[in-house]
Amino acid sequence: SGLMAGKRGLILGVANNRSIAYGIAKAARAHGAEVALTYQGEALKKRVAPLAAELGGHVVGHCDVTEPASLDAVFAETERLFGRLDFLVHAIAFSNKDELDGRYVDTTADNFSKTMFISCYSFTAIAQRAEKLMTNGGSLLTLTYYGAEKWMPHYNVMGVAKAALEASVRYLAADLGPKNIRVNAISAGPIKTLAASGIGDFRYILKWNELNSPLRRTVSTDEVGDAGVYLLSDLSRGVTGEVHHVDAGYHIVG
Ligand code: 0WD
Repeated sequence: SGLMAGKRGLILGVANNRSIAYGIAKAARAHGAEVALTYQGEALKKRVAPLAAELGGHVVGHCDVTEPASLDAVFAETERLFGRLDFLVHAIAFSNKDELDGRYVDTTADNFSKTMFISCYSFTAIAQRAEKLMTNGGSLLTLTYYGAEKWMPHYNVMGVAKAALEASVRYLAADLGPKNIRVNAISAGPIKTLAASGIGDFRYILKWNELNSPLRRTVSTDEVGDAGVYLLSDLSRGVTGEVHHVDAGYHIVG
């Protein structure tokens, strides 16, 4: 369909073809959007470039959210390429692996700051830059997880960062609403990606969701992508500040 025809979007956080960001990019493309991807470092460039090519999309450079200059460069390149921006996907999170295990109470100050900065503040840093390019309104989307709402084993400081990220969705939505820029999150059920492999007992969490979610299964990146099309397209033009669960219903159970 042409649900997203004429829309130009920047998608941050594709690491490989199993990334949630890639699922969203594919779905947006399938509905007619034009997409630009970033990569984090040279090693990922080799993975991201063929995926962008496959989508008939663009690569707009290296993006490490801890390097503000790389963000500025990515937005400058996006402006050069697209002129304006209609949607943006933020699918970025990081915490030291040794703290995605064991107890939250043992979190170090250093990793607390790093996790908060990369997994929460970066969305605000990106919204600041996107606002300037969304001259015709727009839609910003980030990815969160149920560990923001409830205690989950091993999610620890990432759960605290996701709670702050969900709060920032609401504050950003209020600030940017008058410009018709909408801000929403998808709370995805567990999916086996590179980032997820860092979480302790992740296979057990997948199995638990399979056994206990209303749909008795986990979700795929394609399913998150289809929900992403709703939130990024005009279908959701009346929706902002929302955290939308794409988790086979698990959030009503656990
Ligand atoms: O079960 C899951 N996989 C869920 C993931 C359930 C619910 C939410 N999410 C969230 C994650 O927390 C994240 O916000 O979805 C988002 C995307 O994660 P993903 O698709 O699961 O994981 P992955 O394919 O690894 O992409 C995340 C990427 C990084 O990959 P690695 O694994 O190399 O860290 O985030 C990027 C990076 O490409 N990233 C950064 N990008 C720019 N600057 C940075 C950084 N400093 N750090 C990580």
